[in-house]
Amino acid sequence: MNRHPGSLACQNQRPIVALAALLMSVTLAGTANASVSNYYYFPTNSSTTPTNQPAWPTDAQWTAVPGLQTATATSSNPENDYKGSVSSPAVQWYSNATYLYFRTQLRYTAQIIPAYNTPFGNDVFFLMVDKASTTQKIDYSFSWDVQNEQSISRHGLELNRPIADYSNTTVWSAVQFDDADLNNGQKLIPDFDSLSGSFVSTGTDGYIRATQFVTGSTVDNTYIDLAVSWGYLAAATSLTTADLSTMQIALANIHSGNDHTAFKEGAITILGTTPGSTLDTGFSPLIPEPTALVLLGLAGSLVFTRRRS
Ligand SMILES: [Ca+2]
Ligand SMILES: [Ca+2]
Ligand SMILES: [Ca+2]
Repeated sequence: MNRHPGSLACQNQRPIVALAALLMSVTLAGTANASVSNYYYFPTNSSTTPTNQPAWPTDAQWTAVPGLQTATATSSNPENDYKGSVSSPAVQWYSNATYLYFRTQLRYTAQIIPAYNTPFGNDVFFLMVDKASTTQKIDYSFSWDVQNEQSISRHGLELNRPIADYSNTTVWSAVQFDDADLNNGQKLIPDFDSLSGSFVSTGTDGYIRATQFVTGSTVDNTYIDLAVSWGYLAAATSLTTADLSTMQIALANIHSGNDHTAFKEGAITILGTTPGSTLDTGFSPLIPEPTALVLLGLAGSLVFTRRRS
């Protein structure tokens, strides 16, 4: 069929032209004013893209952590305050064959200045992992120990272990961490980028990136993105991709502290709970509980059966 290309447009030319003009203006406005700025805090400390960094997830690849998606925390410091909604989750994750990724959204709406201590200064951010098959409630923490002195060869992204055995009934204010390498001033085996014996800034074990989406002069979103390689996790922890279906995570940060500050001592912010609450509050599975999936499956079967009958 050789329909004239203009025949459809001729019938409703004015509305279509007007709609096209509107769409074009919206697209141009978005393109002209929106920008993304990244700042890399580990394993380098630079606005320059690190060597060997992984391919970060696309917007469509991130998945919300269900229990933390809309959770709130209340810090008077925007850079310490997590922020979440159904359409813009507080915590998201993604995994592929080589990296496990997390994205955390903060209520910080000023532009990050490409200097190490602005705005995160002397803060520390914890992403805590509960491996379901161990009785220890917090098996590991991937901790970003910012440290004003800019010594990423001693701090930055660190692997922490709890100083004691914790359970669901432990209160958050009892939590405190040690370095997995048992050396708080150096990066030794098995810390990030130190498995060869000493820290290397070109390592590929883990990355921390701050990402801001900016419209005009207004920052819409501030994200802290974390990537941890599965190869590193296999060498330094007992975590495997098989743990993803039952793994739980929790997030906290301390304004002006480090990865060894006791939660009861620091200006602690814990996503979705309070320091006086127990550890079973604050943790969320990456994937909805199996019971929910079974119920969904059952519901689907029932619908299928009813339609056939
Ligand atoms: Ca555990
Ligand atoms: Ca440290
Ligand atoms: Ca260390």
